[in-house]
Amino acid sequence: MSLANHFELLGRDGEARTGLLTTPHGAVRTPAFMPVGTQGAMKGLHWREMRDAGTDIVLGNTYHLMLRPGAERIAELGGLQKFTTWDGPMLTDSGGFQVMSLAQLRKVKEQGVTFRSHIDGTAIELTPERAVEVQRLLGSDIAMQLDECVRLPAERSDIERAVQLSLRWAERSKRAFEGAPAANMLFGIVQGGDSPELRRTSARGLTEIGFHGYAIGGLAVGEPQAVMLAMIEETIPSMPADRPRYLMGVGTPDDLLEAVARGIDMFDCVMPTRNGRHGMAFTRFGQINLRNARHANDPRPLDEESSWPASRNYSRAYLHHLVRSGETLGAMLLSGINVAYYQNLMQAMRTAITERNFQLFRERTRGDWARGDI
Ligand code: PRF
Repeated sequence: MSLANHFELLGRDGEARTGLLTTPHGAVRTPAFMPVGTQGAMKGLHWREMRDAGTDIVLGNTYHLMLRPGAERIAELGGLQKFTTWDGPMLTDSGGFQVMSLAQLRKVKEQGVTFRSHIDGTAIELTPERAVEVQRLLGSDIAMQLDECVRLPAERSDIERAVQLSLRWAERSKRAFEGAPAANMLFGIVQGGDSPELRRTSARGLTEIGFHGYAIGGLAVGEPQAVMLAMIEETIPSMPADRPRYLMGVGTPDDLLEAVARGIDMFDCVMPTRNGRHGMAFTRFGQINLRNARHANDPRPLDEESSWPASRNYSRAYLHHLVRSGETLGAMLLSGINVAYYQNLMQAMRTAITERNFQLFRERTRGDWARGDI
């Protein structure tokens, strides 16, 4: 059965697209980047800064929040938006991927995945139905189906088994989502590893079931960037053109630029905040490691032309000092600088697509990154 479409395409340039996705908590301009607030918090930033940086939508995690503080508790407290004060759109990942990377003693069965909590060892079962229920309790605007993501490299038989299981879980997720408010959305997740054929099987199977949007999962899990981009190219023709396409857990600024060029509309990644905590800054001239001794005497800001005050107002010498001293402020400033850099990049891509000069923008941006820090 086909579902209401909350996505409006506003412009195209080659394969790149710009549009608007309407959620119960507001509109999302695409291509969109979702910073990751795994535990109901953006590491290093407060919520107003997220908005100021140009963030339309954030990502929360079923896995972490169901373990602590618990989905039922968050529901009693009025949902994630009320709980956190972030009143904008929120997408929640379904938990399957986090179980694979974090939980102990995990077992994937037809019924779902069983595991022990990485916090206190409690035995937990996450089924497609429970994943949808938890996301509903959190008050998520966009819920993701439970899927199985296989790390690469992998045997074809393992990838194929994960594709078929994820398709059966997609059907069950869709059924469990029936009765949800019509403005809420459920996305299916394409798997298929590095096999073009399995990617197509997965995308076509999901399209037949019918979702509000479609994610590409199982990439950026160990393969080279060229393989990831080739898989995007192989998958997109089998995805509905009028629905949002979301590349999960990606990536570097260069990954975003190249994936948008191939028709991706949404991304999430911990990179801007995680790298910020490790002393790295994303700038127009590439990534800068502020730990490096060459910054110790440098009075210049990271980027005097940036719209983000911390990029203009603090010297590289001061940021270097904060990072070297392990000061919390260093992590906070760099996380903010990086999220703002990502959001400015997304805005610049949206403008370039609208003005139909995306190709020129892409070449210039890559040229600036290649030239490096001055
Ligand atoms: N599935 C889910 N979440 C994810 C992924 C996936 O394959 C990835 C892979 N890059 C990141 N997050 N559910």
